[in-house]
Amino acid sequence: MKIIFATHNHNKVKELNQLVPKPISLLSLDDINCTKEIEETGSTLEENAKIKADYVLKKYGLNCFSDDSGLEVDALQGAPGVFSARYAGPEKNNDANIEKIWEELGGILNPKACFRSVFHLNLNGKSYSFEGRVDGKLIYEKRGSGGFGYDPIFIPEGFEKTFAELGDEVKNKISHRAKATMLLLEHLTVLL
Ligand code: ITT
Repeated sequence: MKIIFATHNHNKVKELNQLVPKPISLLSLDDINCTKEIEETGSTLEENAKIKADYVLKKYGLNCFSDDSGLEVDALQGAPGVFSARYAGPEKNNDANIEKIWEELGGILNPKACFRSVFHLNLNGKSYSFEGRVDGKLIYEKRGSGGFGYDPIFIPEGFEKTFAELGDEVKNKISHRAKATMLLLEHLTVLL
């Protein structure tokens, strides 16, 4: 049973393909010859995930799902949110994004933040949306070399190390993406 993961990011598809039970196999947009860069024009992670999954459903009529994730900082009213990848500009520079967050926080103590990951699934005529979330706080220095994006400045609740210091093994158990992925997998079992 095939289902489309509406992304051009082959790493994401490969990673999830290792987690889904055997009879299910995930295809990327490129695998179905869809070269279009579907624009993320929504104002929430939910909307963006829906836009991408609905594009595939409408154009190809296939079971499909999509994801969107980001960092949300309380003191910045949920920013950078949908702009997480391009917060400091379209060149999607991680270091510049982090600098911008620090600048906007203006040194407030222990700023609270969370990572959220949202999936939108179109399956057999029904649609579902679900999210994974991890709460924590930001720090004003970069610590650790693992992960990506904002990981070096994010300390999840219950820990004293950043995601970048904790490394993939711990992060993949407690992260927003891990939690959302578990929910997705539960929904996909109806395909078995
Ligand atoms: P797509 O092409 O699939 O959209 P992306 O890199 O934009 O890939 P996401 O939508 O999942 O990936 O995440 C958007 C941004 O949010 C990402 O570029 C990071 O800046 C930030 N982010 C998301 N998840 C993160 C994580 O686990 N650790 C650190 N930063 C993360």
